[in-house]
Amino acid sequence: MMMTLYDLAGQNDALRFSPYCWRVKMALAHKGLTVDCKPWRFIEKDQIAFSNQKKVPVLVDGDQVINDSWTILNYLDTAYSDKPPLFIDEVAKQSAYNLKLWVEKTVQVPLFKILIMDIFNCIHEKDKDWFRTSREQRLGMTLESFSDSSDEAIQAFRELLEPIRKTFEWQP
Ligand SMILES: N[C@@H](CCC(=O)N[C@@H](CS)C(=O)NCC(=O)O)C(=O)O
Repeated sequence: MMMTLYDLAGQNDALRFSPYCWRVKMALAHKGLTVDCKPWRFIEKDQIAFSNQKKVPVLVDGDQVINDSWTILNYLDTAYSDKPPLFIDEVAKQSAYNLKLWVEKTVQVPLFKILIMDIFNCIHEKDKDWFRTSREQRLGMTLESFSDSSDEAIQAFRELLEPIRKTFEWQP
């Protein structure tokens, strides 16, 4: 039976923009596994209530329900060990975990500052109030005050990516 992935979508069904959902989709593609990616919007908490939490990605594989992208990757490597591995050994796994943390803690925050108004403009109409209220509460300011897509912010973001650029120079 095909797996189902609850995947964050924007106003347009085809616009999927969750970095955590992409992480899972790329892992599935790497392993050659097919999945039905169901579009999900922020306020549709009832649709994923069976996972006992409120965020995507949620992967349903037969009777298995798994949430949290990193937990899903580990599930896939264990459940589908006959397919190409995501982590060839423990050292590779620790290195990937370190990269995940760097991206989440260091890369995503300035990226979110640059993109926040684009995100707001692309999300589904029914998500807009929820997004504004929850994010403004979390940020302690309006989306507009938090937003910074100036040339300086973009340049600083490019510089932040330098370590990963250098890595890719020798690590295809
Ligand atoms: N640590 C989680 C983060 C998941 C996450 O934050 N997902 C966002 C979409 S990008 C979400 O569903 N947010 C809904 C909410 O904040 O209520 C993972 O890696 O899967």
